[in-house]
Amino acid sequence: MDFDLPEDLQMLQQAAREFAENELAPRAAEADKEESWVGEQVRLCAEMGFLGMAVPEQYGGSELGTLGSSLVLMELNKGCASTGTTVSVHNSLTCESIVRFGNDEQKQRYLPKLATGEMLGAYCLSEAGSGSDAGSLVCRATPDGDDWILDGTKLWISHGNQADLAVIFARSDADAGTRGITAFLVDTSSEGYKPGKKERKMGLRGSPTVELQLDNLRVPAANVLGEVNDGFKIAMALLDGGRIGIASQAIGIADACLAASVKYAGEREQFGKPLAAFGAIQEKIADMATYIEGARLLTLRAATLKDGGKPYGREASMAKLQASRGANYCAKEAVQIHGGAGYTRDFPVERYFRDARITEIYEGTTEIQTLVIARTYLR
Ligand code: COS
Repeated sequence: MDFDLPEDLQMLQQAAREFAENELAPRAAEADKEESWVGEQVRLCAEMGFLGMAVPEQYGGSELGTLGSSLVLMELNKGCASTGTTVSVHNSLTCESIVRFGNDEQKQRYLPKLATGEMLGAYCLSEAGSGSDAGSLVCRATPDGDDWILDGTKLWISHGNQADLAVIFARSDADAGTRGITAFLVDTSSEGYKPGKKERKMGLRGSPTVELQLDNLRVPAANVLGEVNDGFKIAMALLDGGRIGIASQAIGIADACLAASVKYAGEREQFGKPLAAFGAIQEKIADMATYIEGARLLTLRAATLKDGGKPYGREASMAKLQASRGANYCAKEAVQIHGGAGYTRDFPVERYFRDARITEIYEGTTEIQTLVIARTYLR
């Protein structure tokens, strides 16, 4: 078994690292403070080909595979998690929805624009009453001639007010539970697609999270993604891949926590020596690094399984579970190592601490990951 990355992936990683250091990290504090959309950062990511990572080359994508995408996402999130989340959702939940479940016409219509960033993609599953219990969603999809009419309210939609294309899951059969949900590709310029309230969030403040009203929203039958009533399985299959993206994000945030802690521990002196000379600090650094490297191995393994066409759902959940817990551990200890300074906005670790928190919540909570993992052993 060889744990070294091939040279092309090392070069990709290095390019993403330099990009994140030069273009994302310097803008991250401002976007957080002002709660301003990271649109310019996303545009720069598009120029790098990072919006087409999941798109095959024949449609103009950079086709980096899940492993390449994961490596890029780790670096982007080290610089700016708000940008990282946008790139992850766009690639793993929207582009992949069409690559994996779209027909030829849908691929030709949308993938070239998604790959270049001409279109930004969103994913609309959650509702007020259906978060973890995604299969109980109630937004309606009613057939009307050759079209469908969508009605209802979606919640927690990442950049739903900035996206050009939204994958929307709605109930097409009231009595069929998880077998009565259909996925639709919706142009957000359609009348009846109405972004509403923007959430005031603890972290990821450069990534707007909005409520979405579907108000008599007409969708042509040609925009049904996959088969009618197969939407729940599509949603779950996409989330399996999305979780590798969020694991990568968590690792990026944790990496940033470790780097900031190592720097501060080397510079800050107490009792006549740097903090790094104290065993209590060394133990924190060692635990942080070990948590990160364990999570990285799990994440790259899940990505490799997915790229190899093998089952990876459990492994993706394991990666997300470990990486998101690790990110929160690292963020807590990074603030602790910085002491009072870490509790102020003069240092980035308080932002990392707030950004890390969501990784245990979205695209399946920690509790849902444990459920998904445990049931593969217990049934
Ligand atoms: N891939 C493909 N199909 C899947 C799947 C997956 N990962 N997981 C479940 N399915 C299928 C099942 O095989 C089953 O198919 P059949 O109808 O043919 O039997 C169907 O979907 C229903 O599965 P299940 O009974 O397991 O559904 P549950 O309602 O019990 O839900 C969990 C299972 C809890 C795992 C699911 O609801 C979940 O992941 N919730 C978290 C949602 C989430 O991440 N929300 C965040 C949204 S983005 S911020």
